[in-house]
Amino acid sequence: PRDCQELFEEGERQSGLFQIQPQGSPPFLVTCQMASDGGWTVIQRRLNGSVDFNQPWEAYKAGFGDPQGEFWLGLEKMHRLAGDRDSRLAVQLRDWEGNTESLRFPARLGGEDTDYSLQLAAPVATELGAAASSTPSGLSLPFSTWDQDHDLRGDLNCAKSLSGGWWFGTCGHSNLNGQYFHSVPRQRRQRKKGIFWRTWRGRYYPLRATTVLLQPE
Ligand code: MYR
Repeated sequence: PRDCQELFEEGERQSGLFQIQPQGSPPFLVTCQMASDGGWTVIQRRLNGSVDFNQPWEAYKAGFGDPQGEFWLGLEKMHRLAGDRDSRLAVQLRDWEGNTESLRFPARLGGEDTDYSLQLAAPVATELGAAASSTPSGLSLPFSTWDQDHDLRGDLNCAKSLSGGWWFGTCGHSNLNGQYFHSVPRQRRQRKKGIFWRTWRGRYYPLRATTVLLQPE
């Protein structure tokens, strides 16, 4: 199968580890999450702080972590999976009081020649709270790590002053690959390095768990 959705269409209903082979790509293992509406590939998961997400570009490109626990699938695999098609992204967030939030939006993921830019249409960028960085044609936001700074800030390296690699714009929108805190740090300077999603629990709330899923259209 070329992705989790195709496995789902073949009748697979059990979530777990599967080998897939997208078009023009060598085969690789992914975690599929089978839902009532189809098969999704898990591209990121945080749940306990057991994996160090403050990694350089090459690690974010290749992927790291534990498929049974916390991991990052890797930008190159994500791009091969998404191809040059539109994809659906799903973001699942959990706070420390048991609340959850779930977001879904269409996006594209460019290749390394675009620094794995996340491409959002203008209405989607606005809805996600990126109005200021968005243009009428939408938002194309490259990926950044501490050793490869492609964010929108000239004066600051978001990945370095926060933590982890992400599609950083002006450093304040979100960072699901931030440092894992088991409790809320007292100091703001620490807290801002955490896992956050500003338009849900705010800029300084370190989230408990996250999952990011991808489904090519
Ligand atoms: C800003 O930093 O204020 C402007 C940039 C906003 C970026 C909004 C899009 C980020 C969404 C990332 C979700 C990716 C899930 C795979």
